[in-house]
Amino acid sequence: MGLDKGFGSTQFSSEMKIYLDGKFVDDSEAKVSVFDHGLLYGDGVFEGIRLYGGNIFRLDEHLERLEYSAKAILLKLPHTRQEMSELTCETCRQNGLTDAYIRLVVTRGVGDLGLAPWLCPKPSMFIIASKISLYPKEHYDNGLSIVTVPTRRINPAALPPTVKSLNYLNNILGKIEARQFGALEAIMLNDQGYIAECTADNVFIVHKGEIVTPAASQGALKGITRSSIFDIGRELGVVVREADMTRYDVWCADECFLTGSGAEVIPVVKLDGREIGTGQPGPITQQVLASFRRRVLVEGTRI
Ligand code: PXG
Repeated sequence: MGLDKGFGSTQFSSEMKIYLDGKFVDDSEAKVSVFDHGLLYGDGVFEGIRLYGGNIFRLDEHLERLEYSAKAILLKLPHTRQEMSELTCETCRQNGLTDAYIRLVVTRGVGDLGLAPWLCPKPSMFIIASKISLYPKEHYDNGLSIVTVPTRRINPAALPPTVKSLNYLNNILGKIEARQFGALEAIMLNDQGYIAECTADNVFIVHKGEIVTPAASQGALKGITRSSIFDIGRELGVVVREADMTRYDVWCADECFLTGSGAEVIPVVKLDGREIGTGQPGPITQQVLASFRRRVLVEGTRI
């Protein structure tokens, strides 16, 4: 199945320029301190963004989510939206990229060994733009088999999953369990047993001609790809709505698909060994995927 080739592995080119705190530096020079609280405590926020044919997909929405994530953890971003937008485009240009995966990270910065974020005077920001390898093509054609993992999604009262923070251990535990069960992605339930999302993707089902996804309040990230599905639904004349979902809803769904900046839109044909619908990528999923692929080439910020 090629578990190591799943999305998440990036191919590093030899001469990569990284934006780091005011300068573009070679990747070999792009280093952060061992006292950075992003490293010591996962204290920071990030975005994973895509560049398609020279257009950055929904950059403004990504930067808005970054601002909200930062606000939620009382982290003052070192740049305005406009400045971050320009720096993101410039990172792509510096690397001569037209198609890329962009990782924008803001950490709490250097402090002492205590937790106290107020003792970290200067946040650190870096931007990496690199190539991405997606899920193998066969999974877009034939659909993914995914599992439900025992690790529950973190409770929003403990740490809201709407904050895209550097604390990804909950998702990483889910990802490890997915792999142990031979799957590339996994559904995570919240502590009430409702479906929250996958480890790095949002989840949708199609039932009786409607597209349904859990609300963010059930423990999901408000995915940028997820939000584009609502626009695609309007284009296709298909209702897209949020609802509480259990595994029962997936068992009885006609179709299922996942969305994420890395995965884009990917069909799911099996959950925990059970076939979903016909066991093949469904017609609405295929229309959504086709529409998404059209949109990424025309929507977006020209770098
Ligand atoms: N849920 C979680 C927990 C995520 O981390 C999504 C949903 C989808 O959101 P977007 O905005 O991308 O549609 C994500 C996104 C990686 C990687 O390197 C992870 C994400 C995106 C890109 C790369 O594992 N997660």
